Amino acid sequence: MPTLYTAERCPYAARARIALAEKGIAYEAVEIDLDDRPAWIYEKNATGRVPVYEEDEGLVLPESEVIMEYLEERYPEPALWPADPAERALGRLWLQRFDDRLGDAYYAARRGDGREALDERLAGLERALEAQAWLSGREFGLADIGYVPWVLRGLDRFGLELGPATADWLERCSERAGVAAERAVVSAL
Ligand SMILES: N[C@@H](CCC(=O)N[C@@H](CS)C(=O)NCC(=O)O)C(=O)O
Repeated sequence: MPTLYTAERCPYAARARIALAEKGIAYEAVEIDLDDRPAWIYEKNATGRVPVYEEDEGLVLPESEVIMEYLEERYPEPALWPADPAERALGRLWLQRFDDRLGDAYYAARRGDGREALDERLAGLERALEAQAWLSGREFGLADIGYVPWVLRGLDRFGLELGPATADWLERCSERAGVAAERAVVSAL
């Protein structure tokens, strides 16, 4: 059985948790205390960060985006990228531009550097979700998994006000077992 080195409070680890749940892959979760990380985690990931995904056969994989893409290739069903290459490329662009489109503003707000940028990024998400059902295109997929952990944490932490299209997207995301489980994790943090 694979192992996920994870931390409940970590939204990057949440990406891996949700992708594993969507793929129906059983795994052992090893919770890492981010305030007192064991020295051995640096042997698995030189940056000392979670998530790290490990298989019995010896594969040790850090980086949430790389883990998600690996799971998608290794376990193609159910598919978490659309079949259409252009749609898939645009989904990947959401992941690649995550810092610009949400992450940097989220962490700035968390540091107390103001909410304006975060509200602007949320307006950008709203415009995108007015134009298409999912960040991944016509179906739920890795781009949605890539963003939803921050939106869930932002609701709890900052009382984010979501536009109607984003609120509807979040409700539809939450119908998925992996996202529903992550919602429960966030509300217990
Ligand atoms: N680029 C990494 C980021 C992972 C990350 O920043 N994880 C945080 C917790 S949310 C962490 O382990 N922080 C500990 C540290 O930075 O030392 C990914 O996508 O997996």
